[in-house]
Amino acid sequence: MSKEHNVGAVARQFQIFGEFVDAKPYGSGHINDTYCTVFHQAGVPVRYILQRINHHVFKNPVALMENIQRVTSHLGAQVAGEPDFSRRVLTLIPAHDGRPWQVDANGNYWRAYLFIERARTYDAVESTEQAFQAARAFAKFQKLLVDLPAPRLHDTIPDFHHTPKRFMALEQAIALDVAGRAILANPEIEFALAHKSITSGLLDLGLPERVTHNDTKFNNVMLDDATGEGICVIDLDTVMPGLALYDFGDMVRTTTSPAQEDEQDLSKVTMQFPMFEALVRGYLASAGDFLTGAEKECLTLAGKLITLEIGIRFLTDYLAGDTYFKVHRSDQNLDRCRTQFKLVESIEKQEEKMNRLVLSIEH
Ligand code: ADP
Ligand code: GN1
Ligand code: MG
Repeated sequence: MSKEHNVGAVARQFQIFGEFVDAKPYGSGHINDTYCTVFHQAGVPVRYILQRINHHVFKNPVALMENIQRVTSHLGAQVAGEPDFSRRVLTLIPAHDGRPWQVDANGNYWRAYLFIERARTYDAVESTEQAFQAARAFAKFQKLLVDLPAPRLHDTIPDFHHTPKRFMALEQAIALDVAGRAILANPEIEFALAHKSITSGLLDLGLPERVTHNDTKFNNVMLDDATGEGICVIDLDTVMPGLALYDFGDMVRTTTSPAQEDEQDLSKVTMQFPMFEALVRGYLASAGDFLTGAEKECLTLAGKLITLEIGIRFLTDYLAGDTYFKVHRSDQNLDRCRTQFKLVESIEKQEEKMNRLVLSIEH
């Protein structure tokens, strides 16, 4: 149970039957606080997910929850006919006042979801089948949201994937060097500066705005324990208008290398071609019919740029003294940055071959 938050009191604010039993920190996300909470319902333990929204990162939690409510009800209506549909989309549990969120005594915003049982997330990919399943699930997610009715969703974090602005933030962090760490990150700073000219590569293409997830990390899709199917896309805080390629790019970043994001042995970090192929096949299996030719042609570029972008963000946070991403040790953000830049290098070495593969699947 958290020492900081009275999670039991928060859990009781939601329309959950039975007696509160317990709540434990859960998952390995970098931003929000997630708890698995258990209620006894007529003698049966039932799990729920309870999350505190990080309102320093998400400045308007009410707008964010409005997005999530619209998106989950739209998805819910579309999967309603499928078997086991309540495991295929996140289900928000209303609070006693009917709203899908609660504010605690300290001004923290909380929400509760049904716990998706018999499925789990993975921090590192283990097989090409997993890569295929993850990509297909994220593609289906995008596809089901193509006809989300107006109005436009709120931008929960403006310019979230604006790589040139992320680069400007890095330049500022280097200039300020508030934590005195720039000297420790010389090679990484050099690497980033050498890539400045490509940072606008996706924005320059005039690609269509869509409803996208924007955080398609491999551990943001739940894979069914029995079948391995990518059954439910989770972590919907950043669902907002974006480019389809942001989502594909983040899949390449998190699903082609066998290493953990903060792996210190960089020899383990590599863009595994068969994983990329599985991602392309899985993604196009569902997204192939709504993507434009220009979008399909840029799948490799997206992988390179989104990996570079997140590397830049980890480096910026390292230089700023670890104020954004959760860290459990002092150099963790630098380690995370190093794996990203190593992966960019690995993609650069295989870029032509990757592009040829995409074309061969496409045509
Ligand atoms: P963060 O934004 O911190 O990454 P997530 O929404 O991804 O938070 O949740 C963290 C972890 O909690 C996930 O990786 C997943 O393992 C688990 N999780 C989240 N939502 C559910 C759910 N509805 N059912 C079961 N597990 C969940
Ligand atoms: C954060 O919340 P989580 O851990 O799924 C971050 C993503 C980064 C990711 C890097 C809102 O995602 O943008 O790509 O860490 N989320 C936010 O692992 O900044
Ligand atoms: Mg997550």
